Amino acid sequence: MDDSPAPPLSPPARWGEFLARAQECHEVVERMKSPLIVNHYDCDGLTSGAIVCAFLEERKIPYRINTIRKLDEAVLNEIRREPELVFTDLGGGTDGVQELEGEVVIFDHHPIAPKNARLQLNPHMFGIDGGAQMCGATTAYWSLRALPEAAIVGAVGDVQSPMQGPNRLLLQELQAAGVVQAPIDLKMYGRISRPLPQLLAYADDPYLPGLSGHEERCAQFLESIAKSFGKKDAGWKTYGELDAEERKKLIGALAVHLAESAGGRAAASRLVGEVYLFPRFANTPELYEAGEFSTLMNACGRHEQPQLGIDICLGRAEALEKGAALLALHRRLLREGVEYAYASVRDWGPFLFLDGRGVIDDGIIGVVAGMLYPGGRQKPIVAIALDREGKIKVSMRGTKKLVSQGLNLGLALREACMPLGGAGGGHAIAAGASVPPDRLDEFLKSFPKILQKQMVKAGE
Ligand SMILES: [Mn+2]
Repeated sequence: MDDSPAPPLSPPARWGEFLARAQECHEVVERMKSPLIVNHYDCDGLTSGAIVCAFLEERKIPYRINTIRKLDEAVLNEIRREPELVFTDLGGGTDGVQELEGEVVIFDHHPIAPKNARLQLNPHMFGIDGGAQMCGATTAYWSLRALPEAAIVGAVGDVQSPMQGPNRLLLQELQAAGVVQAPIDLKMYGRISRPLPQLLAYADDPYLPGLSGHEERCAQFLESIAKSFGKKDAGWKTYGELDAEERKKLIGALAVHLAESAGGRAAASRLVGEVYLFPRFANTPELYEAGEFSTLMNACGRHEQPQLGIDICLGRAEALEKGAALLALHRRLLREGVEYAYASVRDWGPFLFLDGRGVIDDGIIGVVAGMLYPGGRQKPIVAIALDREGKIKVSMRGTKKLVSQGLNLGLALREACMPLGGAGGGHAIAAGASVPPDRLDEFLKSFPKILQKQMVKAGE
């Protein structure tokens, strides 16, 4: 609704050094003859990989791409002799990268492994917070300057909105160029593509007491705003189909609903905020808004079609159509997963626990966990699922508020998994791990103690 220009932002202290490294990486990638791109399979991994693809295609440099879930020993062995490698959204945190024989360029925003001294562009090297202010895609974009929309989508996919620090510098540049619009509007996810009752039922930030998780009650709520509010001939409108007056009415009604429930006054302030729109895709609902674009990317990655995600970013014909079908499947699985999750999540004291083993696919357990905040957002969520190898995949989600109080799920998971022969890590607000099935009990016993230690330390 409002797109007034924000005051110009001053760059971080070591920004000049960051840009010099970005230029160095640019030149090395540009000189490559036929690199292998190795990228992560989530939204940020796919978009950052696509940025490298687009850069190489503009220069007619042939390449291959290998999208992976984890940079482990097996992958490192496979790529050991590759003469040219470009890593995106991974690589920085792996000691073994040091042993690779070929030329390596890394675009990453995860903490750096001590023994990894390869050429790397990473905000952490320049005193910039890679958890909140730069993702893999925006990092790669600052160097390669290709596919600007993908950069914003990567940041949104990595839960870095509203944009801060260098992400915000980039946003302002792209706004000025007319590539991105950043109006303040209803922030709720699915504004363009979800029918209104679903939009409200899946709301998790803010969580809508009495409405989240209940489509029928959401329909009643909409009817209470005005007779046939939000209806069209063939069912329900999306938020994007409402006119300005109707949007105001809906936001007002939601604000009142929140204000009337416990703790809701603060939540009401999170109803509206910055959203990111791409004028170039104004007629493509899946790509018009960054949040929905990022879901499409996650759907591709999690359903083992990373190439489809990259083709969509690169604007290849037919890719979008296939993507839309995949998205429909993804939504159905999510919907079933969330329904199951609401019915079976348990409060375990320091955290909420969801056992999705055998019911929720390990590819979407993290997304389900992120959508699940029964009774408000006071505790982190720990969700587990079985992966194909029979190991336990653990996914965790916190909230910005908990992180500001000292929660760091990435650190907590690493500490809990290390003695158990598992592997874990990630960001303060979202993290994942893999735990051998026979050590699950131990994990569930040690983890709450680590969490409590963090919160106590922060309170001192
Ligand atoms: Mn990332």
